[in-house]
Amino acid sequence: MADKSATTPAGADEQELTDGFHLVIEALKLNGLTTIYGVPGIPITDLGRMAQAEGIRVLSFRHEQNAGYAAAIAGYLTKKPGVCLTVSAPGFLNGLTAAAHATTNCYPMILISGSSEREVVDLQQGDYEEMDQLAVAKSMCKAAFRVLHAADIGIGVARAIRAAVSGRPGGVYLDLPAKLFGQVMNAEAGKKSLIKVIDSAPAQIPAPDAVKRALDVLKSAKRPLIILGKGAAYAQADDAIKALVEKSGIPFLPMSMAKGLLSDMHPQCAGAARSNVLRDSDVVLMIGARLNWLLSHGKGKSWGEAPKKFIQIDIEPREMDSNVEIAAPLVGDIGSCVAALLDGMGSHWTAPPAEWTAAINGKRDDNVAKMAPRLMNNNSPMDYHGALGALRTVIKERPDTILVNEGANTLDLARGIIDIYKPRKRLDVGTWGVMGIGMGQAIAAAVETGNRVLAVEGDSAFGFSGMEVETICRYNLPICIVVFNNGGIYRGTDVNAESADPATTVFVPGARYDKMMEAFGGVGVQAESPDALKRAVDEALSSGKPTLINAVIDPAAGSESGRIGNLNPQSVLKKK
Ligand code: ADP
Ligand code: TPW
Ligand code: MG
Repeated sequence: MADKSATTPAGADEQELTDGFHLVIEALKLNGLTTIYGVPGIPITDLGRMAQAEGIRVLSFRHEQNAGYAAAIAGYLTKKPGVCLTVSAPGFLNGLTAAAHATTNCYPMILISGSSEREVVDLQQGDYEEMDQLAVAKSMCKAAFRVLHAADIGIGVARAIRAAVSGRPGGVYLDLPAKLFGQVMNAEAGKKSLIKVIDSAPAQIPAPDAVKRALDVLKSAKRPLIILGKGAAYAQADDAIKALVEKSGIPFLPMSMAKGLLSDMHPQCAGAARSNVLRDSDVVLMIGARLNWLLSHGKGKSWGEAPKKFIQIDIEPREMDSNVEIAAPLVGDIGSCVAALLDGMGSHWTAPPAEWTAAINGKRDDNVAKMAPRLMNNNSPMDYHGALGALRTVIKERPDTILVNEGANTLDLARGIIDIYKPRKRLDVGTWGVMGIGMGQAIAAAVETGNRVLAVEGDSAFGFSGMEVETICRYNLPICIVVFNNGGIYRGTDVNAESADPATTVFVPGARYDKMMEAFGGVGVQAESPDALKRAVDEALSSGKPTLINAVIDPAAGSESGRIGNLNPQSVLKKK
């Protein structure tokens, strides 16, 4: 409750009072939102202080975008909206990138921002950090709300929570103008105005005829495939999904962040035969994955000539037919849809033809065997395979570690090489392929789960959020960062022959990112061989001390844009 002597308006001495600050905090706590990621400043500095005093964990970052990425991935990991708190205009815009990212990736998140005086903003009279934030947020978020009266804070927070987590999750904006925080009201009435959101993401049961249609299509398959996406990992229906995959006997392909939902070592995992299963399958059951650019929109060369039928499980009805025809749309939440399919399969389900599964297993084993010697090289400077081979062993030995991964070559090669054994243990750039998620995701992963975190970062990727190493040291989080230092974006070898300026893709050669961590009291290590890298990571994960390992990678080892160089437009005038 607010200090009565400080806030009591004339004539109200006998009432117990509360104010906007406390109502926001109580509304969040009432709904189990007990962690805030943000950056303080006018008008929300005191909100952060009071929230901390009231038992909310408030993590102060060095840049709002990183706080926002932390909130977004906290939402993914917990199925509760992650909360990011920012100041007006520029702070809000920095956080908004992350709210847009959350919406794109279907992560539940609430961006709460202070804003300037409505009267001044609307007349464009030049207030401190003036901006019509609600109007800007509307086009980027799943929903956007503004609260003008203290009595509506409970409703505002409840609407934001429900909008963020129900149906297809996404980023929601909640605009709280400066004046709101100091507004005073009767404490009892304030308490009554708060809302505890009941069943914030209700189960959505698929229609029985849609289930039957899906099973009929699945039964007709000669070469079936299941694709698991990060929606399936988010849904936390791990046991039901495992049961469906195993009962069906169908090979499965995990999308990047769905790796580990079933172990990459599972006998039905077709991850190492990806191009074959996409090309040759005849029926594809999509579970929480979209047919977007990451799956070549469900058509074209990588999907082969054979006609395909798609069954798609998704909570968002409008996802169906977004890229190709969906023969059997199954709209509902993944837990309910998978349970319905399992039920409908009965006790006499026929496994897919052995010819199909044997062909995939053969291809997978061939590919794994081909890769193995490359992963064992101990070259110095390291190539990606040598360095990633070492990290692959680390994760095998410590499967509870959460892997955060960004970069181009560092991302694409790590995705293929590092096996994941448990659900939601791989976090990465997501649907946009965005650089800069690294430190925010690492911090939230450590805070939300208490697990050890290994962040495998390209040197460019790391630079987008590198200042948060101070945050990691300040909160003493068990995070080990490995910077794959190849001296640049994709490679460190480009030369600009036209002027004294360096090429656009290269950085200072021989940079020592490990010194950044030392500057704040963490452990810095320079690693020049895979063996040294493994030793340093093991030590970091055993001790739990904030650590940054500068892994020296051959500047010539990478390729342009990693695995997606084909997406670069070409100029006919490009110099050779
Ligand atoms: P990936 O990038 O791994 O392929 P996407 O982000 O493209 O995954 O797809 C995730 C999909 O999962 C989205 O279409 C989203 O609507 C859906 N989704 C998220 N949560 C659920 C849920 N609980 N039940 C059903 N579908 C969900
Ligand atoms: C917000 C474009 C894609 S990948 C990448 C950039 C700048 C960096 C690749 O270099 P890195 O990895 O990290 O050193 P490696 O191993 O290949 O050398 N801005 C944003 N997002 C993206 N995706 C880019 C730019 C990009
Ligand atoms: Mg690099």
